[in-house]
Amino acid sequence: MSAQPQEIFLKDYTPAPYAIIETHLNFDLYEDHTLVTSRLRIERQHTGDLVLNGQHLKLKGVAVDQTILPAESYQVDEEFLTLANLPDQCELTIITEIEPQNNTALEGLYKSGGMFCTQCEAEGFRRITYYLDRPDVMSVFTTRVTADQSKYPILLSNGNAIAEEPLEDGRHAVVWHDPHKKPCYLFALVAGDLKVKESTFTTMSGREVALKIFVEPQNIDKTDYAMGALKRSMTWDEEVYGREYDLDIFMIVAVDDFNMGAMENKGLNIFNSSCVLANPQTATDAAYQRIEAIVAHEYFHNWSGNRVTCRDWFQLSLKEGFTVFRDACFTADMHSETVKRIEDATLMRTIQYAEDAGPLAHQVQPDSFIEISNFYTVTIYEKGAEIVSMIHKLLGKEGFRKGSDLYFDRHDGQAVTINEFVSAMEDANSADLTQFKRWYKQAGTPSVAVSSQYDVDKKQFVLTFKQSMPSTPKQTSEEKLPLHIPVEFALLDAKGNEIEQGMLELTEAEQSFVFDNVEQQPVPSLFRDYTAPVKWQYDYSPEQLAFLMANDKDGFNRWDAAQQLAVIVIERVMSGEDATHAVAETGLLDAYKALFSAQLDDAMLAKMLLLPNEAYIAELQSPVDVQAIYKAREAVKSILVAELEEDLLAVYQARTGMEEYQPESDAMAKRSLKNTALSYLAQSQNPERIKLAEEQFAAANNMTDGMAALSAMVNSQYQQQAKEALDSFYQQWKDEPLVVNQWLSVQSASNQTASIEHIRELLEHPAFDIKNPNKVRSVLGAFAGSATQHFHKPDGSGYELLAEYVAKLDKLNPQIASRLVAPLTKWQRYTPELGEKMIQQLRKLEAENELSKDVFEVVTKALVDCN
Ligand code: B3K
Ligand code: ZN
Repeated sequence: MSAQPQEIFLKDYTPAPYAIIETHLNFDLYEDHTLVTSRLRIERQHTGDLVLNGQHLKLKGVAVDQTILPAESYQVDEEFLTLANLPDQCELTIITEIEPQNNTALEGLYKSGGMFCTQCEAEGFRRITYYLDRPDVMSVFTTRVTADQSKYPILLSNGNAIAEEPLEDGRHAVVWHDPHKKPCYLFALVAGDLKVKESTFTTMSGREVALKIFVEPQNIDKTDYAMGALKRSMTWDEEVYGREYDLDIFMIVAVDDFNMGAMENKGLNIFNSSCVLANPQTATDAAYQRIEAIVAHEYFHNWSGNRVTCRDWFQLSLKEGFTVFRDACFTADMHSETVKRIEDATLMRTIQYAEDAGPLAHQVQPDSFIEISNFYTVTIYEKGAEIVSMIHKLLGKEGFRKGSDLYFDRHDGQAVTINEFVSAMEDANSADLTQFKRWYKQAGTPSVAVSSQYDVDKKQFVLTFKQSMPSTPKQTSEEKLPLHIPVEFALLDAKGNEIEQGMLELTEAEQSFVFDNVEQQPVPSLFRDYTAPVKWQYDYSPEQLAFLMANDKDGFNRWDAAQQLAVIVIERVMSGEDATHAVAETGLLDAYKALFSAQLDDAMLAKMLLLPNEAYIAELQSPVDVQAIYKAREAVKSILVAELEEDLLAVYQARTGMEEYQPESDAMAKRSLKNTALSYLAQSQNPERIKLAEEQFAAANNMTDGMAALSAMVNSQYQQQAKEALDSFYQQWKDEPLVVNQWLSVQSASNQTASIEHIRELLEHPAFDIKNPNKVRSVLGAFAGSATQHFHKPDGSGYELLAEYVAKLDKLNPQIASRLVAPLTKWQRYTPELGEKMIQQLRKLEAENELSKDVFEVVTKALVDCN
């Protein structure tokens, strides 16, 4: 960065001076450069000069109504092309030259392997041509692409192909026209030698849509599942939201080098290959589930994001929060509602609460940012989705549907704000969400302390809720006002019957609810189904938690009670109590034993058997003592393994046997329980048990079982077996990049294998490529996220390794670099010795020359509170 990066504020929003009515683009793709000719029909809307965004562009010429402008009549610098005194209506032609082959940031037009592809959200289009690169400028795009016919037989862009022609010198051209106005962040272009999997979908009004998934030839056998997922998504959006697809063709393209999961470009979604390609041999159940969810998410954006888009990037959660909520409901409908809720709550309680508790905490609708790419966060996405979910709970299913219908009808074709979404929900239901909207503007995780009183004589039970919010950057605790918090609850009698159930609505800092005619002291079940994204606390005894674990009708709270009980035990062990004693005395062991005969479905039992993860336990500690958490959790785990070995073995054996792999709910649930049991059994002191993993590894006919067995070995004390298995696995799969990524991450995430030395070896391994974000995530992301005992080594060498790679990556791909720094920013949460080591690395990064805006923002914000 030459100058200090500028902060951009929501309050400074002003509409653009011109509308771009039509956008005509011509791309001439060559190996050493690409020529982009842009012809814009523009019309004045407001006063002011036309200031177009542009970065890393070579400007070749500008013309107005076909007359070439002399260089002195415009201004061009590293970020803008400024044109003064333009007519109110005119045709503006701009020619730029770019170098996609050298674009390692993977933003704008770039090359991935042998193909050209684009990523324009949020601000990548400005790396293609000078434009009003902002989501409220919506235009009708026509795109002509020319390229060498033999290298790039497939040329794609948004909308429908309207013309094709052969050209001289072995080149050819294809013209695409998208009839829907869209902001340029939804623009896409792909050129390559691709194979296509085709199918069709008939919409509810009877239109036939061509569905096409384009992949590199060797991957054509990995497209079936995504195609099925796409059709299920299309049907679901018609049934649940009444939304139909609006073009005659819907395309997905898989690319290997991609900064995130996928992108919802109009009619031409581009996917990270890891989020679309699967067959039973190469993909795990987890990958299948991710593919289904992401295909759905991107498809749902066609309405929540594309037809109705964001006015500015401060409104990002308008499309992302709503769309995550939509894909979560879809997944819940396709599989288990409770399991999906458990997974989402876990993500919130680990990653999102941690973000809220660190220096990068931000509002779901932020007031300012330096680099918008830094705001594609769990707060904007997942907390945003939880807010939508609370609206759903407050208005009910039908009320919510009325609201979404009104929102889509009222704002179709517009770029709007979060406020307009909430207004549609209010107007369709005559509801008042004024106080509720504070959720969008107050950062941080609310705490709710719940207490109760039972009066035997009056037969009265009183629940009292006290809510508060922590201070976050630029917002003190005192200035935050009480939130409107829904609480689904029940009061259970000694037999587990519900004496009362329903929804409470908290609106005040402190509030009591009185229940009469309560014959005996009940056990409250609170925040059922994870009603609200808060940290709540009620002083349950271990007996009460074991009771809820066994009796609560709310599946989510049964699981949550198990988590809370396990946390009590782990915390007792952390403060010095003998683990065997704590496990027995709290009833945890009996409660776990009872699970095996509790008639739970397999997916649910698998979830119930998992101890709270380290990140979740860490969220509850201050300061976080990484070593102590790990040790205590391991101690509790080994007691459970020893005591439950027979039950686990029975569960395991009842579910082994050769069946043909099916990526379907029941079969996945069965595998998930079997492999959870295996992961425990591999920790047994009985050397017979590791053989189960070895046998499963050798016999597996699918990647789910193969990977689970490999992971069980890698995470066990049997490192010789693990090493042999890793070697043979690599030999078998070295030509399948997505499998190699799993091989990298299973070692990088494990406290058994992820020593700094080994991570360095992996970073030097031929399978690693620093330019490929999936590889970076597989090694460094997995290491910093999971291998807690190595990443947080007291000598700081884990932090040093991470920072070294952040600095390297920042020169290549700032978005990936910036994501990788996140673990270091949480320094305040850890014991002072570790915190100090993190700060050292942040300071080193801060001193780097030419830091990107992305890393600059994260590092400077992380260092604000430290002198
Ligand atoms: N909208 C894209 C994310 C773009 C991220 C840009 N840095 C994918 C999604 O949320 O569907
Ligand atoms: Zn999205």
